Amino acid sequence: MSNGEPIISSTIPNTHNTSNQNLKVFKRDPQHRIFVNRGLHLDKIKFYGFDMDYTLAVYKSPVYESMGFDHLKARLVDIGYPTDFLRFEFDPAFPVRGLWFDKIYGNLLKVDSHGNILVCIHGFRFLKPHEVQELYPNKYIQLEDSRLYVLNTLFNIPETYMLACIINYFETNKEYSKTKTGVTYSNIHMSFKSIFQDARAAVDWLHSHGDLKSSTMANLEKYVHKDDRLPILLDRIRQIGAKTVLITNSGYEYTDKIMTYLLDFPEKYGSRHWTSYWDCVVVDAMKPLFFEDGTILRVVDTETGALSIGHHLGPLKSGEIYSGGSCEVVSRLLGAKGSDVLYVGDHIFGDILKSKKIRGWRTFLIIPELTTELQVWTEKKQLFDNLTRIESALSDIYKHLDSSTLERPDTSIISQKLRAVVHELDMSYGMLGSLFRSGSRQTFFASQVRRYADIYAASILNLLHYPFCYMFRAPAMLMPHEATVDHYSVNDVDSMPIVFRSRSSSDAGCDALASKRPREKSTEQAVSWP
Ligand code: U5P
Repeated sequence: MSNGEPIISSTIPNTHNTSNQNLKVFKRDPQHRIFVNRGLHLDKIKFYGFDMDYTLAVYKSPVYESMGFDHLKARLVDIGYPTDFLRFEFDPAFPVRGLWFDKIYGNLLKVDSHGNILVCIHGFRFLKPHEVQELYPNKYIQLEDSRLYVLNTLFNIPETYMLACIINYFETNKEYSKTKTGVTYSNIHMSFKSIFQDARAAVDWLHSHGDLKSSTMANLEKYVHKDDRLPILLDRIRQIGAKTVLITNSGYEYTDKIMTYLLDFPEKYGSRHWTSYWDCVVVDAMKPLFFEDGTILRVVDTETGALSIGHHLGPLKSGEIYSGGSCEVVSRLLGAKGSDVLYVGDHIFGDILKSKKIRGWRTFLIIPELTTELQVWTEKKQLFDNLTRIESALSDIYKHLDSSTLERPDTSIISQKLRAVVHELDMSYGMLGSLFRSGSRQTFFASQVRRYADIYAASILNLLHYPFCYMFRAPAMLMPHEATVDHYSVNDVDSMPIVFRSRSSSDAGCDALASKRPREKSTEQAVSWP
């Protein structure tokens, strides 16, 4: 294993970025790397908190989603939707995580970090720019609007595809008449909002009462990835004196089955109960409520699954299983304060945003799609280069024009080329493109990752490739005025603009100021999240 420092052996130009920075070449394989938004010193972490589903237990794709989709269509038929729904087949190439569903117009929206609509799809029909403009003035929508539901998690993938299938079914079936906000059959009007609510409730029902969990437990090998490095990772965390904490929304029975499967390697590591890998286990956590008021903390009777009566007041014992509680109570009983904890989860809202915003925990987001995203990023380099070339040709058209220009340059051909490359690039990921971008524009999901995940990777096992004293350092973040202006560009004093505000009177003034400012104690202090 390496000593943890990135090895800068050469530099390559960063062609598909507006930045003129050079990329370092890192020693670790990209698929093993952990990416950094904010500096994090692992040495300071005393508690490693883990979510279970899609973090420790990574469901196999597309077989797990396909099974979820089949259960979902059966449930929708059971509650009264047409039996034709049973003919729907899950298509993994269609859905991408992070889309917004507009309950009023029944559209799936791919949105950038500011709320600008990048892609709008009704059923399986991609709306044209003028149609998007008609429904959403300025092709813009705000998340505060309660009409929107963010399909944030990997559990939402079957549901995303189902919403498209249902809307496509009603839109293309002549027996149904269409309105702007729903469909009518006989005397019954079904708004897109009610269709959405039915689909959402059906998904929740599958998780809490349906056969999704029993089907999974009956065939764990088919649905859940198992890796013999997981026990090693958990043991290594405890060997360095840190504590392992499991906080899952799943119930005891399911958690027990999944964790037994994930941590049971009798031939390799002897027979060992899964709870022996954990200092604290919390099931039925009800995140994100767990990070706010939470619920009553109870002890689970592992023989019967029954919960103890009243609040458990502590202490927390390794080997016992707790149900519910709140972040505040569990942290107090463990003796953990905000920045001592690194929480590893896959849910950008329920795990990462809430634990960071409310509790100040350090956050590690698991993004299983990153493996494919990195594959396209590296394999389709030529397309990214084309994109850069076309964008630069587009700016060249305007390069020598100024306010005296009266004739509007014709950019139609080049814009058409740009759209064709963006389309080809999007298709390399799937029908709805990348999780993080459309062309050069970043998605809302990408902006949330940047904002709330201190570090992120495709798998928790990537932690095995770093020493526990590692200092994750974020790449420099450049503003557009820094990313697109070379340091040497403004050396020509005659071309300097008028300085409207000056914050130093002279060089001597700067020196005087520098002597007043205390030196930073450590680099980490300078880069850590406030
Ligand atoms: N879950 C639901 N409804 C959903 C999605 C997930 O109840 O729409 C459940 C899963 O079945 C799982 C839990 O038991 O939430 C997620 O647990 P975790 O990610 O906190 O481990």
